[in-house]
Parts: sequence; C-alpha cells; structure tokens
Amino acid sequence: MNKKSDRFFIAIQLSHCYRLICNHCNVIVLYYFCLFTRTMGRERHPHIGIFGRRNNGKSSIVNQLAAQDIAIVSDTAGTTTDPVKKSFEITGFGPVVLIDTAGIDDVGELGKKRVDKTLQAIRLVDMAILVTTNNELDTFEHNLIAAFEKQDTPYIIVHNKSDLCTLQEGVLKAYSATAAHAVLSFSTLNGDTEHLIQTIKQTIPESAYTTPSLLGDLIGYGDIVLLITPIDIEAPEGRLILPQVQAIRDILDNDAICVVLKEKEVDTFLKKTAIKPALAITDSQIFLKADASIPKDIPLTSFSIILAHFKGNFASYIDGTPKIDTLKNGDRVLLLESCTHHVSCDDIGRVKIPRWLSNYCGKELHYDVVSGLDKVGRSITDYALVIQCGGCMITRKQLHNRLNIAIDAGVPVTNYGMAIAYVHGIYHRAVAPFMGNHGSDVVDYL
Ligand SMILES: Nc1nc2c(ncn2[C@@H]2O[C@H](COP(=O)(O)OP(=O)(O)OP(=O)(O)O)[C@@H](O)[C@H]2O)c(=O)[nH]1
Ligand SMILES: [Mg+2]
Repeated sequence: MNKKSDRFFIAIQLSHCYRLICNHCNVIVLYYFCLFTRTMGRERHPHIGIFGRRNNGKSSIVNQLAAQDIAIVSDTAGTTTDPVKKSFEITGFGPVVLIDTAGIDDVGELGKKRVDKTLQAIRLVDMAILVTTNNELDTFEHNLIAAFEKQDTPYIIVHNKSDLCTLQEGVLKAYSATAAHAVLSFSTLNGDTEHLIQTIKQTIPESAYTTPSLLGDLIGYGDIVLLITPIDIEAPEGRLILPQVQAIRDILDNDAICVVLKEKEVDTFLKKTAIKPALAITDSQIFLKADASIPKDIPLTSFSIILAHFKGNFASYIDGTPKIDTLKNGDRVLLLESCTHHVSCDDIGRVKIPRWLSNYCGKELHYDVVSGLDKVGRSITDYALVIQCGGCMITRKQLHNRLNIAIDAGVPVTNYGMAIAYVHGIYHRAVAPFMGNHGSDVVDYL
C-alpha cells in the first residue's frame, strides 16, 4: 500500500483537506501527527477470574488486589452468588477486569445454577486464580483445573488462609504436579500481595493486555483512509459506534489521515477532491452502495471484517463463508451478537442478514440470534452455519471460546461483514486487503 513519508506532501494534503471542511461541512477530516499512548476500552482489559470453594477468601483476594473493599466479604458460605465483574487498576500491573465467582461447592437447586454460572465464567477470562484452603485438593479443584485446561486458560493456585493452616510440602508437590503455573501460599491478613501480583503478571498471556493495531498492516504514515458511516435509524443518538471510533483512533495512531463521511457524500467527496484514499472502510450494511461508489483500484472493506481479522478466527471465517452456498431448505443458522443493543425494526442480525441470506440462497432457513455471552439454547450441531458479529464488546479470548464450540463440532463459521459481502457478490473485494496471509485460499471459493 501507498506509504508516503514526506511531511511536505502530507502538509499539502492537509491544506487540501482543510479546504474541504470549509466547502463541505458533512465531511470531518481528522489528522494526527504524534504517537499517543493507546487507551483501551474495558472489553480489552485483561480478564482474571477467581474460582474455588465457598468461604475460601475469593472476594477477600479481590479486595486485596484492588487495595479497596469492592467485593462483599463475610464468613457466611455462599456470599458471592453470581459472577461479579470488577474493573480496577492493580498497582504495578494496570487496568484489569476481575471476575469474582460463586463457590464451586455450592449445593441445592440454586447452588447448582450458581456453579453452572461459575463454570461459564471460565470462558470469559484470560487467566484464572484457583483459591484453596486447608490443603484441599479434591474433586472440586480437579474439576476446575480440568475446565481451565479445556479452555486453554492459564491459572495459578493460591493457598489462602495460610495464617490458619500452612501449606504442606506433600500437598504443594501434588498441586505442582497438576501443571499449574504457580502455587502460592497466601493470606489476605498478612500475605505478600506484591508477590501475587508478580505471579499474575508472569502468568497472564501477553495477548491479553497488548493492543495490536486494527489496521497497522494495511496503512502507513500519511495514508488517507475513508470511513463510510451511515447515520440512519440504527445509529445511536449523538455518537458513533465503537468499531468506528476504534478505527478512527487506530488510523490516528498510525499517523494516517482519517476522513469520515456518510455514504451520500462519497461520490461528491471523490469528485470534488480527486483524493485517492489508500483504503475505504464501510459499514457492512451499505456494502453495495460503497462498492459502486469506490473505484475498484481503491481497497474496500468493512468495519466488521476489520474486527473479524483483528479479533475473530479469520482463517475459519475464510473457510466457513463459502459454505453459505451449501445451505439447504430447513437448515438452521445461528447469529452470535456480542452486545445487547437496542433492537430496531430493521435490525442487522434479526432482519437484514436473514433476509439477504434467504434471498441469496433461495432456501427456507431458520434463524436464532443469541446476544451478549448468553448460552446457546440448542446443541451447536443443530446449526448448518454460525455467523458471528465483529465482537467489539467482548475480548478476543471470549470470542474465540464462543466460536470454538462451533469450530470443534465442525460447524462452518463466518462473520457478519463477510457473510453480507458474500451474498452481495463483493466478498473477494471485501476480504482482499487481508489476503496477504491467506492468499490463495480465497480464490478457490469465488
Ligand atoms: N484467617 C483468614 N481469614 C480469611 C482470609 N481470607 C479471607 N478470610 C475470611 O474468610 C471469610 C470468607 O471470605 P470471603 O472473601 O467472603 O470468601 P469467598 O470465597 O468469597 O466466599 P463466598 O463468596 O461465600 O464463596 C471471611 O470471614 C474473611 O474475612 C485469610 O487469609 N485468613
Ligand atoms: Mg465471595
């Protein structure tokens, strides 16, 4: 892609853009010369889960790490009933989301439901802390460890209340034999919190707190990137949606120029300015209009596909998207949405994608939409295709854990933007900017 390092050239472009603002007030031009420290949304902060039996001191450890009383602590077993998310900064580590959970040994009808929720929470975390006391290493601990390992979740074991009962050498060896990354003897009354923080730091995967660039491998210094954002009934009042904001920030972080405009202004912008953007990114819902307006020699993709590449399982999406052609009458399609947004009458997941997909296939298909991180009601093998949204509201780990259930079961997966591009006949163009690493794969499908 076009990489211009000449600041003089940039300055000319800039003055051109400023003229544009005056001439055309619908266009916002943003330029940014310096590198800023990236800020991360809560969804991108590392998620750490605290698990273990009731009354082991899980919530006390949350408070210890937060250096403040943010979780309820009591000597009544079963104080924490649902997984509770706490966002805070661990001194010497940075911002985290800590998920405090109900005890894994809870009993009764309600207790079983709580245990279920606790086990589900493992899918949400980048790292787990297993809290034990009294040298216990039994079925509860083994089941938790098995669940961590199944989800590929790194974990440490904290033997809490060591002020009351010291960790025995034999038990320490047995804990260590479980291949846990570290076993700590700890007490919230007099424990070495700094050592605990250091252990967390060493255990949590780097990918949980580093922020790779959304567009870094696509754009460079001084590139002009066009963002096409419809302001329609689905647009939130008075603001842009998260993927658009993230794209703007990423373009600025890459010292590139960001032009934000609505689809109606694209033709005017290109005609009036004669600027040839290095990349155009559109909302997937207006792919056809963008495809018609943006000259073919300008790479065009969508916000959803950028997120699919950044956060999703892009290789699996590339494999799965063409399976749209194999859908049959009566097949069931699952749409996974990461957020619980207000549903409009022309909702993308509930109305538009089903309409476009059914029209394209000419088949009678059944659709289920599951929002947030809710459990999928049916067996995943009931589905012929899973379509995942960009996932801007969840972490990469959460998205992968969710999607892996389908991938492991051999159910094809795709992404909102890629499915939309496919059924509109512009798939090849839409994924082309990312095909450097997946090159030959896509051609076979088209
Ligand atoms: N002696 C001692 N008491 C502790 C320690 N950590 C926690 N406690 C006490 O243990 C009791 C339970 O602590 P919590 O933090 O509520 O335990 P929990 O695991 O969150 O319990 P549930 O929410 O019921 O599952 C409280 O009375 C705490 O004050 C410790 O290291 N030493
Ligand atoms: Mg608790």
